Amino acid sequence: MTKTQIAMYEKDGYVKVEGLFTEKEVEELQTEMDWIIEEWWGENSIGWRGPWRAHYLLEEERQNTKAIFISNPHFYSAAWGRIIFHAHLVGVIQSLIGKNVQWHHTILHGKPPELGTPFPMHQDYPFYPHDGPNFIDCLLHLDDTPVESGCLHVMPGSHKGGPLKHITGDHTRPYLPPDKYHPDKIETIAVPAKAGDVIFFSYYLVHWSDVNRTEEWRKSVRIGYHTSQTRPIDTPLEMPNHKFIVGGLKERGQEPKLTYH
Ligand SMILES: O=C(O)CCC(=O)C(=O)O
Repeated sequence: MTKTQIAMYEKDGYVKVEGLFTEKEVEELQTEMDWIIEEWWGENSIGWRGPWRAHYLLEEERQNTKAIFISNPHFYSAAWGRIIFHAHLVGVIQSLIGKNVQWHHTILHGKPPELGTPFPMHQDYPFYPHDGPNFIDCLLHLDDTPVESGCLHVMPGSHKGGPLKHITGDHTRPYLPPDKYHPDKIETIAVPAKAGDVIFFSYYLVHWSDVNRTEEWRKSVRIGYHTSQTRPIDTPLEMPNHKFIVGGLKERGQEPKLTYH
């Protein structure tokens, strides 16, 4: 990571990094994800539900978008297990938040051709609230992702204000109120990418993405990491989150010491 890239992450809340993986690694990740989709995915999903759809989609499109979400691809493929610990990926995270790094999650967001689902303006924080700012999501692109295929759009600098109030509830995934936060009202920057590129962004960064209206798939995998000192909010002390440490060590915070049972 160059100083300029690190400064960009700090100022804007995101940075796109190219060339972290070899062509062979990207090919293996693509092939094995395609295999997982074929072998394991069985649901017809329209994407995140909620009233925000009325603000982002034409009426005839609202119930007809398509999406694939697969969590934990490492349950099905070793290549996706290795990527969690990938030295270049973890190295970037360490340059941005320090040496002690914990993996949090991996999830595929697949937008099929023609009407791949959009995502409304939101921060990722309300999906998995933690007690500090040092939580980074990486969007690893498996396909070339031009603007027309529904690439990520970001609101630079929006991470600086910390968590914002989202519309939440059983009827919806968290989203920001469209009367204030909507692409027609707020200027955002499109971040198109090539297969293998990774966009690193703060979980406080406001972002969204549009419909995939191309004939090609747009598959990206979000991998979340945070400093090992960062703790999930509202998790009982005796249930520390047992997730891989991928860089350095995890210090004990308020948690009780381990006992044999
Ligand atoms: O995959 C996308 O286009 C959007 C992803 C997103 O909003 C997220 O990862 O929180």
